[in-house]
Amino acid sequence: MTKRKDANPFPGFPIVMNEGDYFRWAVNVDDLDGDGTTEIIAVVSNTSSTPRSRILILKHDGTPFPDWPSPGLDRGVNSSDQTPAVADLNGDGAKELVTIEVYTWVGRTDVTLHAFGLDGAELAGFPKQLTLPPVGFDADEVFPSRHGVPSIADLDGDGYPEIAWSYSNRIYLFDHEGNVLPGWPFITPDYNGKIMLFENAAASGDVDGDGDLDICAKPWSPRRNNALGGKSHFDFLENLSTSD
Ligand SMILES: [Ca+2]
Ligand SMILES: [Ca+2]
Ligand SMILES: [Ca+2]
Ligand SMILES: [Ca+2]
Repeated sequence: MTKRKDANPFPGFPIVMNEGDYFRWAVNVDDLDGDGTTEIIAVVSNTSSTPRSRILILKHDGTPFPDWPSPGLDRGVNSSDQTPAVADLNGDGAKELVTIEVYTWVGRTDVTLHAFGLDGAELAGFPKQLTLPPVGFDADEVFPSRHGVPSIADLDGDGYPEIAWSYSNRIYLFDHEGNVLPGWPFITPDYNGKIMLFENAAASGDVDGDGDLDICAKPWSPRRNNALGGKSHFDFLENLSTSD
């Protein structure tokens, strides 16, 4: 639903979806094609469809984004997706939609990093399949953490963006080709013998005012199984990559 400031529906809205369609995540907005109007990006899911989720793009007037094939996500059971972030990963002037699918197992974490061009095709080198270390839970536990939307910015000032991604008790940083950068992930220290969990995007901004972008992350919501016993925590990582 899109509304005007006077609360009346915006022309072309509401969009009525198919029966069983639902939206788990926030939408993203961006002028993807550079025509001066904003597109709406969302992940729509349906438990009776295969794949379970697909990426939807609407023009500002509610019409479908031209020639967008709505690529699918969540090809497996118990995987997790998120609304794509938007960035020009390869510096060719065209924007990509970047999102991560995650399969969390006891012994490992399988990650699929997507970068879709505006024709719906994956950028060369993507999707990037990565097997990451386990995040420390046992077979009889329900894994307590989801993961954040990728946050994309040129953190080291080399002209190519990096992809920051918070998940469980760690923040990963990928280069623009989807490789985990040396020295990452950052792993939060345990507190009172329990892991500290991130669940929101690892946002970037110049927190300390020294001219470079830093990374911040926080949990989605405080929980009993969070290390601080239901209290919140906030982590700030100062950017040291651009220091002299
Ligand atoms: Ca546009
Ligand atoms: Ca591009
Ligand atoms: Ca960079
Ligand atoms: Ca800074």
